[in-house]
Formats: sequence, structure tokens, C-alpha cells
Amino acid sequence: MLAPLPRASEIFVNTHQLVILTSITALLSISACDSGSDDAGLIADAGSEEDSTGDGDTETGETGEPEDPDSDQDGLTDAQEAELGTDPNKKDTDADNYWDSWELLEGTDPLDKASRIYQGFWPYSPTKNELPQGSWDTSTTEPLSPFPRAEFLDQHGDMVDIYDFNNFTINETGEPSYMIIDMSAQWCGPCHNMAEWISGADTAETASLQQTYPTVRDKVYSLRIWWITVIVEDAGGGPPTLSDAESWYSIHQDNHIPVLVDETQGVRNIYNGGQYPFFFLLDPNMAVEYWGVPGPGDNPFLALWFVEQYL
Ligand SMILES: [Ca+2]
Ligand SMILES: [Ca+2]
Ligand SMILES: [Ca+2]
Repeated sequence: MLAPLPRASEIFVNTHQLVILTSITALLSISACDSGSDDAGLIADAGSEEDSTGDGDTETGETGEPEDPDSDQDGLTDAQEAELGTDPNKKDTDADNYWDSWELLEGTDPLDKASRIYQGFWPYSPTKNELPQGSWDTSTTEPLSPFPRAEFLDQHGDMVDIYDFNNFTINETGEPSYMIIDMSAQWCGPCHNMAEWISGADTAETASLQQTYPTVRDKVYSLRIWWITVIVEDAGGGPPTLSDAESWYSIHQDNHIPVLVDETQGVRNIYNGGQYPFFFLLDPNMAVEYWGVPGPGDNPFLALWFVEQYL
């Protein structure tokens, strides 16, 4: 299990760290743009039987051998799999990253790798409905406030339920992934520099980032954290569209990174840090874990520092 992370408030009462933060703040407030705007279902649900214990076994099997076994524990019984033609001994018959029952639930074909929930191979969470749900009306920047439950267009044209990123455990560490939300604007040069860096480019513009956050890129590549770029403004400062995500992706090719479009500018309106790029950290339950607080923490890059130090 993960050691509990220090909360932002705990960090800022630690004088020693405050000094470090202050100097980092001074060092790094160099490259953010002003925005120019005001500153302001459980797996077993796929089957027809109850699974109140959530372990993938249907109730007939809770106290002994199941009458209708689910050998691969993918939420479909062997009998159902026989009917569907899926492999009863493989959770993900077509090896597209999505379990057979999830594909059934979402209407994609569990026998065809090209038919999958997300073209980008983003995670899928069958338990996302059980989380505390944020909304455009209730979500705030306060610690543990859940991110709005919303869908966003990605660079492949899929509508992505952001809650599918919760508690994704298939990574090197076997621990749940945190998420960095990278709020970027199409018009913002430093946002593109940041995207260059995180997608692997080592240039004169990205050297200081790599030097300051030497482990962050590796943590993205190992899926210790999900780096989620949300484009919040187009080239003219207006609402972005799919073409912004597509062009961003064509410039900064990186298959680890979802590029989402904030079409209604809801993300910008709730989380606007006053400058771009701006980063904040969500925990594996989609709640705000770390947000740059006013004063010495009023720095768009502090979430990266947090990842560097604690994850
Ligand atoms: Ca099964
Ligand atoms: Ca299966
Ligand atoms: Ca499939």
C-alpha cells in the first residue's frame, strides 16, 4: 500500500520545506503564460447474476464451488463466454486492454482488438459510479473535492469519461495511479514546451524542466501517474474543439498522454490558475489531492514538484 501523502496544508507548516518551496517558486515562475483572462458497476454487473461481495464470483459460489463458474474472473461466467465465443480463461480475449465483460457493457466487440472502449487504450473503471461524484456545480479546488464527472473529447475523437482513470492499478508499481491535470492553452508557447518535454524531447527549452523534475517523465511512462492534458482554450482564447486536440497530438506525439478538450470551458472556469500551463494533482479516487495554494505555493508547477518528491 501507498504511504499516505502529506496534505498541502501539512507541507506548508513545515518551515524547512517552505523555504525550499519558496526558492523553487522563485526559480520556476519563469515560464508560465498569463491567461489573459480574468484571474479569477462492478465487473459482475455485466453478467446477469448478483455479486454482492464484489469479488467477481456470483453468489452461488460464495460458500463453495460455484455452479456456474467464472474461471478467469472477468465478470462473465464460463457458460456466457461459451455463448459469446470469448475465452473463459482470459479476462481480455482480444488483448485490447479491456476485459470481456467491460466490452459487453460498453457495446464494443470482445473478439476484435480494433473494437475497443477507447482507441487510446486509456483505462476503464467498472467501479467509477461508486466514487464520490463531482459536478460542474459542486467541484472546487479544495483538497479532496472530487473532479467533475464529465466526458471529454480526446485526440482520437472518443468521448472519455474522466472517471475511468480512477484507481488504475496495471502499472509497474502495482499501486493506484495519480493524475496530473495539465491545463494548457493552444496559444501558449510554454504549454507547448511542457508538452514537448513530457513527450520525451530533450531540447534547450526542456532542459531545465528535466533537471528540476528528473523523475516525473519516467513516472508518466511507467503509469505511476497519468498525465492528462486538458486543452482549455483555443488559439484565440475561445473554447477549444476536436481539431485542437488533433493538432496538439500531431505536434506532441505521445501515446501515454490523453489530450482532452474542454469544450464548455468548465475545467477552466473551476480550476483556472490564472496562467497556463497550470497543474494540479488528483488522487486515485478523482479527488483534488494537491493544488497550489496562495502565497509561496502560487506556482503553476507545484503539482509537478509534489510528484517529484512524493510519488
Ligand atoms: Ca469469465
Ligand atoms: Ca474471458
Ligand atoms: Ca475489443
